Amino acid sequence: MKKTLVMFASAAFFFAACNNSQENQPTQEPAATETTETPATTEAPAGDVATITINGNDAMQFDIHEIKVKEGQTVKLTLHHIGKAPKVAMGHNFVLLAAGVDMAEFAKAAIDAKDNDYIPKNLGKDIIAHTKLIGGGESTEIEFKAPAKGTYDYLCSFPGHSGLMKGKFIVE
Ligand SMILES: [Cu+2]
Repeated sequence: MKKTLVMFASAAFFFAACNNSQENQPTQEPAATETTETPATTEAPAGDVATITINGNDAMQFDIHEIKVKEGQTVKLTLHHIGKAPKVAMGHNFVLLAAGVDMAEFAKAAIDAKDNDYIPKNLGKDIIAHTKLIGGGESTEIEFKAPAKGTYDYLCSFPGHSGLMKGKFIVE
């Protein structure tokens, strides 16, 4: 199933790439509307800026588990909490970890960082970028420069969430 979704997303991107004359059209729009499921992968359109939207819900889930950008792009990432639960019960953030950082270790350290929205103050070097912690109905946006080519982990660092709320951030 996941493979199908990935292929679908790639097909949508290819379709968009072939229609460069219509650059104002949103390229993340699915080329077909036959499926009601959201593609699990999002690939930023080529250019200087990669615009990414990732949704978190009340069921402790991100809607995207793979994000692809190009090296050197400016990444504009919006985290949207589409649920209703308050921040204290079901808060979400987006934390992009530096290469080689152990996500499980990071998540463990984050449990003790409640006073700083679950961002461990002493682990700044492990973080490439992160949003603030938000509750249901809220949105937050960050902007950062895509790091060097490679694959990076991202997670929600709210205690217990990273088991489900995680993904790969791929820089090509
Ligand atoms: Cu979360």
